[in-house]
Amino acid sequence: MHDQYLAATIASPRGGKPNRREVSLTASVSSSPESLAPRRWIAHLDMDAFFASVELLKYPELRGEAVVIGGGRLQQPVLQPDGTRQFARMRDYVGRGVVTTSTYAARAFGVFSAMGIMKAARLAPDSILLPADFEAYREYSTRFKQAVANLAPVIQNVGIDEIYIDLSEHGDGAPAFAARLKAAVFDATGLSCSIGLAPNKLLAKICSDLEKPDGLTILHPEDIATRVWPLPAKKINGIGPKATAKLAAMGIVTIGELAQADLGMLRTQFGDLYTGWLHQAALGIDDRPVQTSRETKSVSRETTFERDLQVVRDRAVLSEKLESLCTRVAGDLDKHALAGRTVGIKLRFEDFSTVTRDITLPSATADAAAILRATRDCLRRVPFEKKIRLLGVRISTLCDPSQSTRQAPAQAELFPAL
Ligand code: DCP
Ligand code: MG
Repeated sequence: MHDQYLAATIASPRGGKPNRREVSLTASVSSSPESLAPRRWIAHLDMDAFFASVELLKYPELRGEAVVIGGGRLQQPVLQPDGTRQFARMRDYVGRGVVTTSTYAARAFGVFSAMGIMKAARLAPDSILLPADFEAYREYSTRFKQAVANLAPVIQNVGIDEIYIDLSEHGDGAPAFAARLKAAVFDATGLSCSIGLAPNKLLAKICSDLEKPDGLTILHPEDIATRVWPLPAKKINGIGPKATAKLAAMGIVTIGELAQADLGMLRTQFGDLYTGWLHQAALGIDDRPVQTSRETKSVSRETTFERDLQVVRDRAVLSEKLESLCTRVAGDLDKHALAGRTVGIKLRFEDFSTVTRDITLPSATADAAAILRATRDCLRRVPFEKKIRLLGVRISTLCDPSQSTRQAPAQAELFPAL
């Protein structure tokens, strides 16, 4: 069974309207040219080899070594009687785990995020394999974000190791201020980061990657043709593997080629909306504001079924859909570095009547299982007399995840198996 429609919504009070992902992609298309607007300076800050660098703080003897952080259960380092630690080596690994990240020394062997560990072990058998320690990564994430927040008020969380910062108010002083932010992050964490400083978020994100590690890349509008156009189109955040393959089939590999591509030809492959966005992105145009977490009021996902579902007969499918929605909401929270306390469900029935129910948890969560438990609690309070057309999950009363608990009360067994 396929969903007809799957919407991701990050709602914000700005403009009042929900800011649907599909809509935000087109936000830049119809607005006035950036050259007429006051000049903006947007920074994208991304920590260097983040998880691996936090591990090096714990194990300084590994500095300079090829180190791989793996997903799944892995052996912890063993403290020897002589006080040294014994680390697991990649060549001894057997299993189906994937690489979460690796140090730059390991990347030199071709070992990158998302690669199978056994495949990576063939490339770098002597490198060291460490288990992930998410608690430590979350702590360092809070620390570096706090260090930036102490100096710059307009920050948008986009993930555990990246933020956007609006530095427009610094004018010509923005590059020097960005260097100060890098120093503040290092002072607070002992970790290096890379910053891209550009007229908008799209370009800033591209730039933060250009001189990693410990980079500070400043891009002026007049540099787009020389510095951005030669890059592969997939460097644009929003051009994923599928679009990259389609573009390649049309002979378009670089951003410059995309900027010059025939719009009619692009439309046949990508439709009007995405084509409009692709074209603007290739020209380096992006008007999206840096949106602080305070402005994001709720995160929601909903799905309309291909056929209306019955609560008893289609219980397994509904259960699976509910779980998937909760996982997606948790993923969105994670991506925006948020947690929430109020979990709600929305149901639209075959006659288009809609009901919502919500529950406020004792503490904020970003955990898919905790969100799922709360949605089941909500569902107990819905009378099921008609077939279901749409199911949605929303989380609100948002806050920083450091105020949340990953652990929710174990009450799943109390709820019906929907
Ligand atoms: N991560 C992950 N799975 C992936 C990619 C990344 O779990 N497929 C985690 C590990 C990274 C962190 O997210 O340390 C940040 O991702 P980045 O893409 O920023 O990668 P790094 O910070 O490790 O390296 P870079 O220096 O290229 O930013
Ligand atoms: Mg990073």
